Amino acid sequence: MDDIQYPELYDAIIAGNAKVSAAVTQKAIDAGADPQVLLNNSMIEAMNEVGRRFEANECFVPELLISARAMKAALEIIRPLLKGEGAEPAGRVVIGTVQGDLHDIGKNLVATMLEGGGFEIFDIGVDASPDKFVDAVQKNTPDLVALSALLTTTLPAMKRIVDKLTQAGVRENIKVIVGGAPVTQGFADEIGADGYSDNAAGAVTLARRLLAS
Ligand code: B1M
Repeated sequence: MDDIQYPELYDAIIAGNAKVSAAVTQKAIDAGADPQVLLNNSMIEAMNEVGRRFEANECFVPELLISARAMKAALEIIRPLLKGEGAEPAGRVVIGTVQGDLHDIGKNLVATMLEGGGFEIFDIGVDASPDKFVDAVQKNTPDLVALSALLTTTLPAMKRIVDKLTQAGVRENIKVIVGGAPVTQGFADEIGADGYSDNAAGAVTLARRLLAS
């Protein structure tokens, strides 16, 4: 809590107050705040605290939902600023949250940061089946496929997607990157992904490195 630079924003997200989280974020931006600091030192910290409370049975799914809504309201304000300007197109990316998983805040952040890094994004949403990934790859011919998962129980879906891309004959033309709280480098290696990042900014560096190689 000592590192929280915008306690009003942090508290508004934890309380699930979307109106206040949006207003406080706008006020901070107008006053010259760095959007990355708002994101890393208040917004993500607030969601981590909500997750901790959920784990400790101090709050329940409805609270998670309203906190997520308040997080999204604040994110909408900083999103255009995270995107940056004038970046050269760096590649095409199909991104989605894997089948069985409805968490999309982290996936949306990764998509926004990649877009800001000059990548063209095809976002296929949440709960995306292996077939949906294959269809999106065949339709959009990306350079990279990005998979997000937040649940331990949906990790196997990542492997099913990688396997399905191979079966469909499109795997060798693309790089696959994976991320999300339960994902590790070891897991990424095990399922045959090309790369792993534990955060959204790192996903951009990783994507650039993989496409340059
Ligand atoms: Co849920 N949930 N949730 N949840 N939820 C977690 C993930 C959990 C850790 C909470 C807890 O117990 N502490 C836990 C998972 C435990 C586990 O499996 N290990 C959990 C659970 C159990 C559940 C349900 C099963 C609860 C229930 O119904 N009993 C249920 C499952 C629903 C489903 O998906 N089928 C559920 C539901 C929900 C809500 C719908 C209510 C809501 C999601 C709303 C939404 O996304 N639209 C929700 C929320 C909000 C959370 C927590 C509190 C916050 C997630 C979040 O948005 N974090 C979460 C606890 C936590 O994470 N501390 C929790 C902020 C976000 C910026 O971080 O998504 O980690 P994150 O993304 C990061 C990195 O992971 C990384 O970059 C991002 C930015 O740095 N990253 C990538 C993500 N994807 C990447 C891809 C990349 C690279 C990096 O490359 C491709």
